Amino acid sequence: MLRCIDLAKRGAMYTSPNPQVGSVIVYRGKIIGEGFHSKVGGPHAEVEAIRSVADPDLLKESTLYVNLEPCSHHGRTPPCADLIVENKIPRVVVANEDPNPSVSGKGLEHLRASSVDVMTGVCAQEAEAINRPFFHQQLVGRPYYKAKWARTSDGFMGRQEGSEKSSHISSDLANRWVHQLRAESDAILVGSGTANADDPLLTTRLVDGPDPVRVVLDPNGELRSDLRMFKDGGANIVVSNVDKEEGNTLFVDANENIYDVLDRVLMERDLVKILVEGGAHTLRELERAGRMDEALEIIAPMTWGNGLKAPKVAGKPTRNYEFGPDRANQYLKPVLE
Ligand code: AOF
Ligand code: ZN
Repeated sequence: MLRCIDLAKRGAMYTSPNPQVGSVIVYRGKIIGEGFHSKVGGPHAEVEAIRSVADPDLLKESTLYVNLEPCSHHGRTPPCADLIVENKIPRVVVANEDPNPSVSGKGLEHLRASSVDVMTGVCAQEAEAINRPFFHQQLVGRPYYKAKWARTSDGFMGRQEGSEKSSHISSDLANRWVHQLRAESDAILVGSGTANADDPLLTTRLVDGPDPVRVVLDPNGELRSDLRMFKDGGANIVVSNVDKEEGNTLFVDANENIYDVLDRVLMERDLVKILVEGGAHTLRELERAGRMDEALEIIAPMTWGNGLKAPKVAGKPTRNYEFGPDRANQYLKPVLE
């Protein structure tokens, strides 16, 4: 199953809003087939794994491992449960059940009703960890917001306005990780204050991967029109105080509740993995609005003594990372102090 999860991760940049799924076929203790869902609309993992088996006769005595319940519905592609039954695969081992209402439990039922021996819950936690945005979107009905910020050891994430000192915090290694996180996200969200102050590109230029859509929260219509993000041809969405389209930028009126509008605009476009890159105000507001589903805090070994305070997360991290001189903490459903 861990091999399935590794295979599944290869689809990280292109499967959204679909989950990351990998599948392995084992005959008498030996892997004879492997596959993963490589892009939305493309074949599912089980299809690729079954296709990759050189001698299909062996399927009748094999076990198929897959990290998500095989589907039973006609979506963009035909049902995987049917394919498993047609190929007379006698055993299926699954990590997570599929919360998608058109599948949920029905894939497993169909297999069992066709006398397939089914086991579920194997490496369930490890599998859940790679598909949190998918589960979240299916179960809660809104995108998954992952906040990321870098801070100094003494808790600052930016310089005071007008400061001439360098505001660089994270190391090259951590920066590359952030670009990888961006490439695996559908959109990057920032507040208009950050966009105006930093004039950021928010691209994935340090890694090989797609550039996500840039989303700016600008309820008061303060965003400068001369920013670089409007000139490089990439797509932007600005949740603002008007409805209009200009070049590659869609402006959406935030109306009364900016977060409800944000959720809706993103979901309508299948943008479910959202990386929130600040600033401090946006991060705090996001948490207050109950939208901070995960936080990644990068901590660099430097002290500034003063500056703009970074958010402080209560409690213990769920995971730690190291990037050269920097550390990073992951918090699930963080509560800010
Ligand atoms: C699987 N194996 O590899 C994936 C599954 O539109 P479709 O046909 O691609 O179906 C998308 C849904 O199928 C998705 O929401 C999820 O419930 C399931 N994804 N299922 O058996 C796979 N990617
Ligand atoms: Zn399927």
